[in-house]
Amino acid sequence: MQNQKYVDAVVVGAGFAGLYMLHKLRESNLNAVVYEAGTDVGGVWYWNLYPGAKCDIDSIYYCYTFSEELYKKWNWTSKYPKQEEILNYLNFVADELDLRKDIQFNTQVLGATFDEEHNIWNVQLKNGEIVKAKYFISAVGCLSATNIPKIEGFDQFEGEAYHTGKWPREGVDLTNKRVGVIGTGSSGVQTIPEVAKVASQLTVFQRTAQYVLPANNYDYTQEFINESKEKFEETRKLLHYSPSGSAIIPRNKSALEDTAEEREAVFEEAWKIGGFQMTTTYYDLMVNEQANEYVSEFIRKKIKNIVKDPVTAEALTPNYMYGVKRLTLGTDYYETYNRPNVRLVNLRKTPIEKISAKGIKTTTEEIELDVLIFATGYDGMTGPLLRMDIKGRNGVSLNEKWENGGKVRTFLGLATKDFPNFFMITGPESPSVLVVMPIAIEQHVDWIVDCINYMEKQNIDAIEPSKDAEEAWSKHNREIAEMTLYTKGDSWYTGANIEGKPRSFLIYLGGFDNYRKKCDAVAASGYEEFQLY
Ligand code: N01
Repeated sequence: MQNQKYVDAVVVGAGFAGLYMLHKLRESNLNAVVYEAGTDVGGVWYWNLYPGAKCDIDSIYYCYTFSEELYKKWNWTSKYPKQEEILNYLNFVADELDLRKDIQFNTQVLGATFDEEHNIWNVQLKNGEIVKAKYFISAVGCLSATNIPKIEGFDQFEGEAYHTGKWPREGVDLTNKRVGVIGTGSSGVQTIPEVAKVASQLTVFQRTAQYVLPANNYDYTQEFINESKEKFEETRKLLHYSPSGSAIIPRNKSALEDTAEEREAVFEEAWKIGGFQMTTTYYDLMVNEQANEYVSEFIRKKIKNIVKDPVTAEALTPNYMYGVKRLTLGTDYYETYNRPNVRLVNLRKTPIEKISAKGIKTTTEEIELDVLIFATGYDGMTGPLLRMDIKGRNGVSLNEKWENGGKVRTFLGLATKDFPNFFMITGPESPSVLVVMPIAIEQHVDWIVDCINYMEKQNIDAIEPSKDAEEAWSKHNREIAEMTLYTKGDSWYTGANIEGKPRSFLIYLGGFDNYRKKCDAVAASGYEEFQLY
């Protein structure tokens, strides 16, 4: 071990999860280091600099709640915060808690190998360094492994090409350029209206139409901010102990109980309010196909009313179930297609054949482009973990154990057998992305740090879940997901967006409140479903 750095814990990533984990580890007097590939803190909010990047959760909820003082010191300016504002917030937190001194930037973690003899992780950094740590903690998030689909001829393209999740820090001047955007998920939906305002011509290459709800963003008043600060404790409780881990509480009514006119009025009101209000209208939109069809049809009609060209409107109208792909919020999204400089190419009718030197060749034409934007998303949930080479007992990698994502087994999405002392913050099979992320993160970090403190006090060298515990948890996850409509869609939710990725739904849907209770019970039992060495 001589000449090699040893720390109690290595944390990968300096986004919301990594920053809070570092703070908590320090509070426990543990010696920790965070490795971060970027040049500064922020995680996804550091990388996603594309025009229009915003959060679609209310800013007063999309933040840390572990410290009342911190919560009250920061002033959000609007309901849905811009990327820049969230990044500023995370910089503020890093400064307030003096976190940077234990973060090594520009440092990518390539992988980690568990040394069974010493119960130590050897963490490999891209710069060649190996760091030893008792605990290896992933704070890499769920949506950080960018996906650029393999399209023939990409290397021949003479224009500029960018992925929304790896946008150049110096920015990109799109003024009067011919721009193409591939992809119409949350990133595409946010960037398309902004690009349309400056590009001479914008061509959107759409494979699957989206359900886009109006964001109806607005600036907060000082009065509202003061009030939200007063309500800190109430908000914290609501977010941490509600079934959805958010402030969105659906009405206790089935869409089937109302008449057509009543439903129309309810949906109309939700559309007017905007944001995710639609998800609160009826409790069964995501569990009953008929209820789902009612809301799907309501939005389909809205699209046809907004978009003037009937062929474009038809192409923009989704024919699958509402919500099985993650819902998106847009600002003038459908309206943007009424602009003379915007054109939609329906890839279902005229697929991309190749990328040429000049642009994109579909089956019917070549569209010349100066800039090509890939809003093509992420290898979600497992991608960020499996892109590291993590080797547990007997040199078996996480990729091998999880069969490239096809057979993920975790206990509570926090840990996985044969990878002792390896913890995942918002890992697969935890509620993660279907809870407000900073809240899901706080719950995970608190649990992990409590577990580590327990181990340190009891002189335990290693902890890992038992095979039975993780098999049961994974089965429970799958069974609950199958009771919903979520598994029916093709998106990063199910892994269907990545060519060759096995299909599975890796978000725990049994309720954040129940999940928290289960985690607490496991801790209270002295980690009964884990093996401790
Ligand atoms: O990615 P996506 P995203 N040819 O996977 C298309 C979070 N987020 O970056 O649907 C042509 O949703 C693909 O088409 P299809 C949020 O959780 C949050 O937009 O697979 N098209 C789809 O249209 C979100 O859900 C915010 O047929 C191809 C698009 O690319 C998640 O990140 C903002 C293609 C990808 O959509 C991911 O969103 C941004 C191909 N070969 C992101 N391959 C907030 O507001 C893919 N596509 C908080």
